[in-house]
Parts: sequence; C-alpha cells; structure tokens
Amino acid sequence: MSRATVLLQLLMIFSVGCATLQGFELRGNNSKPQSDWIWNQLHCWEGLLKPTQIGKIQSVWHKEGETKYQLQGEGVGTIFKVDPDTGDICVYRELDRETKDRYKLKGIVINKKTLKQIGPTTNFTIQVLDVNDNAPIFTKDPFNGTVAEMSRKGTSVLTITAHDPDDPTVNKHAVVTYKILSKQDNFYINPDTGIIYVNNSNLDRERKKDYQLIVQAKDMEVDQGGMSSSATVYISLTDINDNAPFFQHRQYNYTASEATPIGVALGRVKAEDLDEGENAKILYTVISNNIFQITTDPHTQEGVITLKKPLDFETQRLHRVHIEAENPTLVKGMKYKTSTTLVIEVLDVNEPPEFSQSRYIFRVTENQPESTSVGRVSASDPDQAKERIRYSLQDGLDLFRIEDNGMIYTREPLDREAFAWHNITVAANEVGNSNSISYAPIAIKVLDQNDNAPTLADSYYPHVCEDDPVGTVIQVISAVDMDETPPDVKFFFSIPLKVSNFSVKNNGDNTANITVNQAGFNQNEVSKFSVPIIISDNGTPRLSSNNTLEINVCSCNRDRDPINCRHIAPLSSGVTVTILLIIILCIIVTIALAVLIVRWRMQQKSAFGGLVKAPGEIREQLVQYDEEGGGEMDTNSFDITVLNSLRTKGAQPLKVTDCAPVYAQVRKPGDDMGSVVRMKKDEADGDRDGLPYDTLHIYGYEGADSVAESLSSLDVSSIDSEQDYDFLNDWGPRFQMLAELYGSDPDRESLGY
Ligand SMILES: *[C@@H]1O[C@H](CO)[C@@H](O)[C@H](O)[C@H]1NC(C)=O
Ligand SMILES: *[C@@H]1O[C@H](CO)[C@@H](O)[C@H](O)[C@H]1NC(C)=O
Ligand SMILES: *[C@@H]1O[C@H](CO)[C@@H](O)[C@H](O)[C@H]1NC(C)=O
Ligand SMILES: *[C@@H]1O[C@H](CO)[C@@H](O)[C@H](O)[C@H]1NC(C)=O
Ligand SMILES: *[C@@H]1O[C@H](CO)[C@@H](O)[C@H](O)[C@H]1NC(C)=O
Ligand SMILES: [Ca+2]
Repeated sequence: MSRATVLLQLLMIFSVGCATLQGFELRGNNSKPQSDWIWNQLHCWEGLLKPTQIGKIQSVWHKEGETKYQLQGEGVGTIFKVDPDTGDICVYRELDRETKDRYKLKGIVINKKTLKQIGPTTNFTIQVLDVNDNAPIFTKDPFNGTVAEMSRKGTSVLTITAHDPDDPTVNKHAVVTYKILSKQDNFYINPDTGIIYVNNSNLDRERKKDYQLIVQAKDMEVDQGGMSSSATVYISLTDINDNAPFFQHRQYNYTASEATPIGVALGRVKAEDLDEGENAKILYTVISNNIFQITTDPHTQEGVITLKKPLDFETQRLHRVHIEAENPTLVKGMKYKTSTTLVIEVLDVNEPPEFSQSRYIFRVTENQPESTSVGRVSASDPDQAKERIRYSLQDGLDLFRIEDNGMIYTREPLDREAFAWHNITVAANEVGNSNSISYAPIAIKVLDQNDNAPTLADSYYPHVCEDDPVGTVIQVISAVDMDETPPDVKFFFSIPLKVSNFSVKNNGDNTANITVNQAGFNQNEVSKFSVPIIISDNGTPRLSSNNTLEINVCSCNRDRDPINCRHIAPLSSGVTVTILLIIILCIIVTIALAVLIVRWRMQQKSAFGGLVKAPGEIREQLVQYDEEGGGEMDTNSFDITVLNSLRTKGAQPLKVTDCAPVYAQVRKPGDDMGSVVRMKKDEADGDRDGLPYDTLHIYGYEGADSVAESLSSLDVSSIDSEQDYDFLNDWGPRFQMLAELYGSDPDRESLGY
C-alpha cells in the first residue's frame, strides 16, 4: 500500500471538512512512556485562509507549567506557530502546494526556567495536500495546422496539448480531457490524446481554405466539475491539383502591326486555374501554326504570343491560331487540356519600295557615245497604296543618269582602262513619302574594246658587240597591251625597214628575238643604232604602235659582256638621273658653303691687325667645344697645366708686373676661369716672340644652328696670305683639285685635327 493511499484513508477517517481542522495526530504505543514523541507527520490543505490549527504535538517530557513546546525549521514563526503549553500547531498563512508541498520542522521541549532543552529533538514534516486550484494550460495558443484538401475522414491534422500543474496523484486533479467547442463538423478531436482529425472528406481549398476552432482542455472527469481553459486552432488546407486550367472565352482578338519584330510580344492570353503554386502552372502550345508561338510568363502564368516569322499584311490579314493550355502536372491523376482560338488581325504599315532584284549587274561597252543605255532597275511599293516610285542615283552622277522609268544612261563615253567597274547605288522612294526609301547596289561592268595598241613591255637597253656574228640574239623583247588580253592574243613584232643591221624574229609566244642581221660593227663608226619596231595585236580593229629600240655598240669580252661602250648605258639599278643630279647638287652646295665660311672668317680675323702670331710647335691644348652633339654635355677640356705654368722663356705678359704665378692670381675672389682664359689669350696674343700654344682646328661642316660660332681655328693661323686654303688638303681626294689650285706648303698638312 502506498503512502498516498494510507493518507487518503486516514483523511477519510479524521477529516471533518475542507475548511476546518485538517490536522491529526498519531498516538504512539503508550506502553513505552520513555519514548520521546507520539507523532511525526502532519498534513495541511493548501489554500487555507484563516489561522487554522492543523495538529498537535505531545511529548512525554512535557510537564505543564515547567516546560513548553517549541518549533524549529522552515516557516516557523511566520507560517507555523505552536502553542507552548498545549502543543497545538496552527498555520497562519495560505499554503500553495504547487509552490512548496512539504515543510521540514523540529519539535523540542524546553524548561521554562532554564530555557534548556529537555529530552530529544524530533523531526517531522508538514505535508501540503493538493486542491484542484489549477486549470490545464495549453502548450500553445493558437495552434496552427495544415492538411491537404480532400483528405479522407480520419486523417490527423495536429495534436493539441495542455498540462495541469495540480497533483496528478490526487483525485484526477491533473487528468486533462479535450473538446472542440466550436459548432462545426469538419473536424473531431480525441478527448484523451488531443489529436484533431478530419471529419469531412470533401474539404475543398478552392471553396474555403482556412478554418478556426476553439478547443477546451478540462481536468477531472469529463462530466464532473473541474477547471478548464480554451485555445484557438487554425487549420488551413493545402492545395492539390484538383482543377484543370480553362479559358474563359472561346476566342480572343488581337491586332498586330505587320512591322512587329520577331520575338516581341504582340499579346497575352491567360488560362484560369483555381489551384495555386505548382498546381496552377500552365503550359501553352500552338497547334499547327508556324508564324506564332506562345510561351508562359513564369510570374503571371500568362501565355505570351510572339512571332516566329514576320507578318505581312499584303499576304494574310487575319490569322486564326488554335492554342492549348494544360497543367504540366496531372490533374487528379489525369491529363487535361483546354483550348481556345486567337484571332489576330494584321495592320498595314507603310513599307519602303522593294527592288525587283537585291542587286543589279549591268554591262556597257567602253567608248560608246553618251546616253548609251546601261540597264533598267525597277522597284514597287509593296503596300496597298501602290505609290509611284521615283529613282535617284546616289553616286556616279558624273557618268550616269537615271530616268523615271528606271532606265540608266551614260553621260559620257566610258573608259575601261580607267575604271573597269562602276559600283553605284540607286535609291527608290515613294512619291509623296520621302521616309519610305530603299536602296540597291548596281555594279556596271565596262566591256573592253581594242582601243590600245601593244607597247614594249619594258625599257630595254640592248647592246651589240663589235664582233657579234650574224644571228646573235641581242635582246628578247615582249609587249603589253592595256586592253584586256585574252589568252589567244597575238602580238606581232616587225622592223619597218627595208635594210637593217638587225632583224626581229617572232617567237610565237608574244615575244620576239632581236638578232644581228649584218655583222661587223665598230663603235667608232656607229656607236648606237635606233631600231624602229612596230608591235601590233590581233584584236578588232587591229592596232599597232611604233617603238624604238636603242642598241649600243660595245666592245665585249667572250661572254658578250660590254667592256667599253661609247654611249654609257643608263644606270639601271634604280638610280635615276634625278637622284644623281641631287647628289651632285649637294656636293656643290657643300663646297660653296665651306668657301663662304672661310672667307667670312678671314675677314673677321683681319680686325685683329698685327696680333696674329706665327704658327709653330704645338705643345699643349686649350680646347672648349660649345656643342659637340648629344652625350657630351660635360666636354670642357682645359689643359690647365698651361695656365698654371710659369713662363720661363720669352717676354713677360704686358700687364703683369710682378712674378706671382698665374694660378695665384686666378684665385683672387671675383676671378673666374673665363677671365683667366681671356687673360692668357691676351697674353699669348700680345707675345710677338713666343711660340703659340694654339691648335689649328679646321671643320668642313659643322652643322646648323650652333650657339658657338665656327669651331675652326683658321682665323688665328693665317701667315702668308689673308686666305689660307690648306684645309683643302684634309678634305680628302675629292677636293684634291681644289687643294692643288689653292694650297700652299704641303708640309703644313700636319696642322689638321
Ligand atoms: C505496545 O507495544 C507492545 C510491544 O511493543 C505491545 O505488546 C502492545 O500490545 C502495544 N500496546 C498497544 C496498546 O498497542
Ligand atoms: C498561425 O495562424 C494564424 C492565422 O492563420 C497566424 O496569424 C499565426 O501567425 C500563425 N502562427 C504560426 C506560429 O504560424
Ligand atoms: C564592283 O562590283 C563587282 C561585282 O560585285 C566587283 O567584282 C568589283 O570588285 C567591284 N569593284 C569595286 C571597285 O568595288
Ligand atoms: C630566241 O632566243 C632564245 C634565246 O635567247 C632562243 O632560245 C630561241 O630559240 C630564239 N627564238 C628564235 C625564233 O630564234
Ligand atoms: C649597218 O652597220 C654599218 C656599220 O657597222 C653601217 O655603216 C650601216 O650604215 C648600217 N646600216 C644601217 C641600215 O643602219
Ligand atoms: Ca490545378
């Protein structure tokens, strides 16, 4: 027997009502008066309000007047109090079993005088007894559940749960039963498990999607009293594909311009589907039509009508297109299709004229008089209006003109040799509609006439050797013709002379050999022959040209290579007379320039009067080039030893009176290298006896725009005459002649560079 059962039995014995005394005592076996306490457990109902006695303690150690009872432990003094004399225990506060269901206390007996404990302590507990003071609590509110539409009766939807905090061991205080309070018969609930089931197997999402139920949870038995609470349950139906798509109309009307581009939507059609999501996806198909196609807009599930081929108002003005729509998925396990008709009316658009050909090729013979007809183009208005067409040429207007009927004429004779093709463009536009214009290319081929005579194919420079025997081939010539030269063209070469030292032999392949007809040449007698040659073709009309072949007479070696000819053959290796002239001109200009510079320098130098010193031994150099070309910015070459050296021989400088070294002077503040150089130069110039420490520099060509004046030292080295042309010796063999004419002492050639 469990403890609970014992307690319940005891309660039934002693209880006199819920609100009155709830305590009781367990009396021990009196046969042992030494045993300490005669009870060890008390009980108390929760929720009591007034101070209520819940029990009594007694001890064998208690003697009235001498001792008193005392409690120790949880809640003593606040919740529980004991009468010190009688041992009655009262509860002063409301207890809540759900918060704390037992209290542990100690009872002792104390001597009133000594306040000392007498006898042993006893432990006991106060058990709080359950009262059904809590209703079941739902774990959620609201509960949400989903179930597929058309689910069978008995399909479970969701489970609702509620918990009761009361003592489950006491009298069904915590036994929960469930109930649907709402008046409906679509769902039912298992009262014990809380599972909600479908009660109606015809729930249709398309009719009603969302349901709301109020459910109740109650403790105690179903029909007994008890406490209850309620919650909301939302149930929504999920979709199944139970509806096929359908068109609302048997026919849909559209209009489309014939200019509608391919791939651009010209209209939309929608098949309705009561389902949603995947079950409402629609696939459209066009039945047997190769102009239109229909695709599904993934957002709206509409059918978008587009063109596969362009529309043409003139060909077909009305299109009837049959289309079908279906769900890609099965509808209630089957395939359903619905169909409708699209009626598309084509609207006329003014289209530009159309040429009879996309391109024209005409042929016209060259050299024909003006206004020769070339050919005819034609274009027409494809629209209903059939506007008149006006033609115009876009280019080639100097050679061709076009008339209103599309005939093209020449304006002047054509020359095939100038242009073999005239590729021009013709425009056609509708009269009164300048925007409506189209173009076509015309290629006019100029047909050849034999209007050019053949000529020598090259500039030949043949020679005949003095000892060439009769029959020697001195040149193979060929000819060209500006006209079209078909493969069967025959050029014929001839010499139109009765008597000639040369003869021409046609090789039959449009070449001919010039051979010696009569031997024994002497270039001192006749140095050159001019042989006339007539070349004719076999065209119609036959044309011929007069040409002259210049044949030089030369003395030759064994291989017939010319050794000496009185007439110099023109340079053949690309060097023309013009280039040769330019080269000669350059040389002449260079010489003239040099002479001019020299003359100018001489005139300048004469201003120095007698300061010139005689040329002599060259020992050291002071050279400064102002400009020598790139990369030598730093050239500043002084041989400072000259400046530093004390003069040991010769006259003293004119202005220097003391014997201090020159370099000591240049160190004076304010002096710079320039002044030193100037001073040394003056000194040298003023020294009539000493040898000059100068270098003679002569430059033929110094380039243009130099900041420095001429680098040439010619102006300081003249001795005998004002004009010194020794430098000509240094200019090389080309100027040998000049040097011979103007040069003086050849010994002084060593003064160069
Ligand atoms: C008291 O206890 C003794 C022995 O433990 C027993 O024999 C006796 O019957 C008991 N008396 C009562 C009144 O229960
Ligand atoms: C439950 O359904 C209700 C009504 O449909 C909705 O307002 C609520 O947000 C839902 N709760 C949850 C947790 O889905
Ligand atoms: C003109 O057109 C013809 C035929 O298409 C072509 O052979 C020729 O090369 C073209 N000439 C020019 C200059 O474009
Ligand atoms: C022309 O000369 C070439 C050699 O230069 C020779 O082979 C050919 O036979 C000659 N033709 C005639 C017709 O003599
Ligand atoms: C042929 O050559 C000789 C010299 O070799 C010359 O005297 C004569 O005039 C030439 N004949 C002709 C027709 O040129
Ligand atoms: Ca559907």
